[in-house]
Amino acid sequence: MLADTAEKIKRMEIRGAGRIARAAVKALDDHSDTLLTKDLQDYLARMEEAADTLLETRPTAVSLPNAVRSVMSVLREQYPGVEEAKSAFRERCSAFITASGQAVQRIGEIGARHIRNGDTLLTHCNSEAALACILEAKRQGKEISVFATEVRPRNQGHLTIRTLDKAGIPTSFIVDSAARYFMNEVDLVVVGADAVSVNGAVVNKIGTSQIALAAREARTRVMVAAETYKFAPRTILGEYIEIEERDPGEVLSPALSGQLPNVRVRNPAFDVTPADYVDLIVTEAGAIPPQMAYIIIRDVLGWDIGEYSGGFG
Ligand code: RUB
Repeated sequence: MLADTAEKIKRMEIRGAGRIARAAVKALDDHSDTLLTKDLQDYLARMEEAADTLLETRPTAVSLPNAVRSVMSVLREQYPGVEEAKSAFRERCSAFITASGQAVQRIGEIGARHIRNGDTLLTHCNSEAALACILEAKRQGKEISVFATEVRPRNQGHLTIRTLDKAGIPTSFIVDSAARYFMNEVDLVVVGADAVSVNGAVVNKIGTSQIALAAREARTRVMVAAETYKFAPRTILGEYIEIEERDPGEVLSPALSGQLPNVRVRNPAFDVTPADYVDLIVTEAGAIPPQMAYIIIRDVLGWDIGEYSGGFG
């Protein structure tokens, strides 16, 4: 069961930072139920093992370790026995899943305020949080249209255009490399995030930073929609976010690659957009300029630089 979810996350049958986080928590919750041991230490050890299996699936989406650590932290408390620990864990998992869904809804409400009637938007990849803003603006009766990119090599844009089409939003589907060509027609770029670092840099699907660069040149605003659990606390320690590089076969067929011995395919799944290229990050706790990312890490996620840096007394 748990191995099945881990495999689905690796293969991207379950994908998108928020969905990955919820699926991991659900898998841990189910796994806890299947453990028959009556020995508390044994139960805790097996849960730690399960958490590690999930953490190894995809390295970039910070929502995954944040979610796993958040639910696992309840197991650090004292329990008289396995049943009590299981019951507290179940409660924590269900609270996380509910809060995660509510966060997307709240982001939609806040993000929609930044979308004006008549706006043309551009979105890249397939982000629940970014789409929540766009769908809420439409629900409020704003007349909007969207450019949606294809998203090579995995074509997540196909998922996005289905959602936009279903909502009755006029959509232009474009190849990734056409983003700059159309940028002057765009009022607002709306994308999601896999991670946000303490300096406000946004990690999202490969190509996002090129789009942000084109947007800056065209003076088009860039809005990022990200739940607070996508902010990466460990970046306050100077840690970098690992960028996943995926199988070359996603880009070039092994048959063709085999004929080109001097060609090496590079396939990073994400890139980093510096804070300077982002106007606003919409979280469920409110909209902030990217430079305020530390406030989210400190006040919402509870990490204080003084505690962890060991500096300044
Ligand atoms: C998905 C991606 C999405 C973010 C945010 O990449 O880059 O923009 O994960 O999505 P992949 P959400 O398809 O490789 O997982 O807002 O749904 O969490």
